[in-house]
Amino acid sequence: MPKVVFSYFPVKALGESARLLLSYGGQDFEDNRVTPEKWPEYKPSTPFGQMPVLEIDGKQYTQSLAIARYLGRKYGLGGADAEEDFEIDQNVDFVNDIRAKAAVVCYEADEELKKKKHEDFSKNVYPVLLAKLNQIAEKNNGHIALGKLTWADFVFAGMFDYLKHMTQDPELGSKYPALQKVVDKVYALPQLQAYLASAPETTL
Ligand SMILES: N[C@@H](CCC(=O)N[C@@H](CS)C(=O)NCC(=O)O)C(=O)O
Repeated sequence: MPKVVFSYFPVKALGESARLLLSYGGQDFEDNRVTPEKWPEYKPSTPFGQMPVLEIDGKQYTQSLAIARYLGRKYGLGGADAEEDFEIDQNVDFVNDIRAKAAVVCYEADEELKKKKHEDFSKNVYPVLLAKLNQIAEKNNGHIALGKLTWADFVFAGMFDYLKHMTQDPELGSKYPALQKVVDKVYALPQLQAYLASAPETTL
């Protein structure tokens, strides 16, 4: 077995998809949770000065979606052809658009502006985008694409708590049941149970 180290902050956010995919693939890995205090020391050794970083026998892989796509293909969770790959990529990009919009609000430094943006996005942006994504998951039988389990489901499930945190909406699951179904299906996979039992509890 290759030596695999996965490095990310001690949260799910952009890192959990890879942890879940490695577990699904039966790959032993060092779950290197880098604390914010240790990060400045580690940062210069990463390819883009960011995490997550996956290391396989010393080779570094970065960018959360590229890592998820790579692991997904490796473990049989990609599309069967270019058309299927396109559908996965397209829908993952949409998931990522929603994440990015919520991040703009969540990481706004000006508290007054953040409050205004949050009110606006909660009324005019999140409901529209999440309803659309929920519709996609409904049409796909509780999956993000292709009506079956793909790496896209791991991306969404892994960032669901982060989305709840950034949108300040703990009720996303009950508001969008097909999206909750995507998450539940991933977290029920037998291959993930050992990892889930041992992973530290995190709120996002
Ligand atoms: N597009 C990148 C974004 C990575 C990213 O923004 N990572 C953040 C944590 S979520 C980070 O490393 N922040 C610390 C820094 O930039 O110094 C991905 O999806 O991996």
